[in-house]
Amino acid sequence: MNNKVKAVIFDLDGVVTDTAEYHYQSWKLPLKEEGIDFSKKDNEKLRGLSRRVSVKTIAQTKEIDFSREKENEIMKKKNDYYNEMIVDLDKSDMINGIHEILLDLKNKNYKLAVASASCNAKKVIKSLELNHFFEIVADGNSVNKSKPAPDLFLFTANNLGVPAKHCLVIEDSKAGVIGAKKAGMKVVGIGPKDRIGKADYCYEKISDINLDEILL
Ligand code: B16
Ligand code: MG
Repeated sequence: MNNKVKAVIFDLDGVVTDTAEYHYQSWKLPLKEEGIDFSKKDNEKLRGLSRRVSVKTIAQTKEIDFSREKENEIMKKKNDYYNEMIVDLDKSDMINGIHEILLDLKNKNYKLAVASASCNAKKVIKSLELNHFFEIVADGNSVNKSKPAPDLFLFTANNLGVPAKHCLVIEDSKAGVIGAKKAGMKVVGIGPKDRIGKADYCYEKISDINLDEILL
């Protein structure tokens, strides 16, 4: 079977830029206003999950019932804080090694795309000055069912015009690895094995990626 890689699909938060701390801080503030303590460990559970699924996951973890209105209120506050925190984001906020990977892949004529659960993805890519690399930035508005569903990855592949079996995904979240595998794609996982162990290739950090190995 010919599974030659023709396109590389990048997750955003945790792969291209490290916004995890901003996501954490911006959840922590509105939750504190509700009298809810929110730790880094709690935040880890939200990696790669959409904002709505995140607020529901928080309620479940804390054994609290949020009404739909309360969910919306917390989500809005969270996003307002997040946007304040990323206002000065620029190309110096790229994860170490990612720019070299993008340049290398572009020079080798691979099709490149972003598939992020974040509704802020397009803004973040613009701040990082990376638009010219990507044919499409699929984000939290692109599909109804976010990671771990395969929909966002399939949407991205469809827009690239590349069959799933020729797409390689780079992901830092368990939800993202599961979604990309369900889409029938090869996956490079970034982070600890207990998080991304289901990926086809696992690396601790972006700068460890061996392009010759993953493009085979
Ligand atoms: P927003 P990714 C995800 O981005 C983040 O990992 C996750 O922590 C966040 O909740 C989600 O985006 C939604 O973000 O609130 O900005 O819409 O890792 O899929 O690029
Ligand atoms: Mg991520």
